[in-house]
Amino acid sequence: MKITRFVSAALVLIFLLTACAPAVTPAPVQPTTAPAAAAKKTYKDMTLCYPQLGAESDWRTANTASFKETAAQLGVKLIFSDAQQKQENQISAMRACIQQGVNVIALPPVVETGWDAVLQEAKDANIPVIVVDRSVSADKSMYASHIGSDMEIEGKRSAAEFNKLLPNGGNILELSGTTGSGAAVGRAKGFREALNANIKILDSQTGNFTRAEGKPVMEAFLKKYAGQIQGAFFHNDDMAIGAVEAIKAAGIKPGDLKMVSIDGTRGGFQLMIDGWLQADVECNPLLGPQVMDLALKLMNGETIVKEALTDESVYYPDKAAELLPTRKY
Ligand code: GYE
Repeated sequence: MKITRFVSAALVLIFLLTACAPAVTPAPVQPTTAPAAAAKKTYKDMTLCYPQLGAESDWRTANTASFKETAAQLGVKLIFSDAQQKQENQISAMRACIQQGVNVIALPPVVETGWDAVLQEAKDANIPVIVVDRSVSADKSMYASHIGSDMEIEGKRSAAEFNKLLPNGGNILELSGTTGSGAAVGRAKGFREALNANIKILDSQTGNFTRAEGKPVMEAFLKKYAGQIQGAFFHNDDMAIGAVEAIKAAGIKPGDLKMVSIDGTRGGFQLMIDGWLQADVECNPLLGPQVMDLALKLMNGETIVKEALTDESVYYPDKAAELLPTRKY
């Protein structure tokens, strides 16, 4: 009797175990793409505002092309404007972009000061601003990131070239960039910090980063300082190109004056090949891809670097002819 009960209890147990078996099969594997990832924004969702500061130089032309080409490749909608080197035009272009509700504004500021109000307006509208190329003096909390060159280092690199070119010292002239621009301020500062004490900057005038203004500034300098100068420093290649026209017209030969410029454009390379420039300090304008990458990260709520500085070097006449065909700007 006991045995029969035991057997039937055992049978019930076996039945129950078999019946329950499906309950212990492993839970189905979760799909790898979670719903949150599916909502990630892509370049095709991006409207990027680029209120370009002007078209004053070959550097700027290359910078504009970089933004337009990258946007076309990635499918980014680019709202581009040209402020003709006027801050008020850049500010109205920014306001129009805020009104339109763009995703991100990338701002290459013509000058350093005077941005607080419009940066606040962008902030209030929840539109992040990436400062591109030149810097702004506004508090860092007013913009998401700054990406561009270290202008002070470029000035220091230029000074180091003069220290080599004029080991016994001498007098030089400076053609500086747009007054109040981060590029001109930083380059002038770095240059003065690193220049040997026996090299004297006799005079400094702005040529506004253009060929058209570089030429008359140099003409006036050559009249005023005839026979007193050993060299000239240019804040960009376009001013150097304009100035060389004045230098040629004054009967000065390549190499008579030691000259160093900044940018590393094709025009600067040609000046090195022709013997006018002894060094060209690189400044890279091809910032489109990096800016759009940062803008997309911002759209997806990712944290981005506050300051991204471009890696650059110095070019010399000995390699200029070989490198010229490879130059992209
Ligand atoms: O050197 C000059 C341009 O801000 C770095 O602006 C830029 C400067 C560049 O006009 O050629």
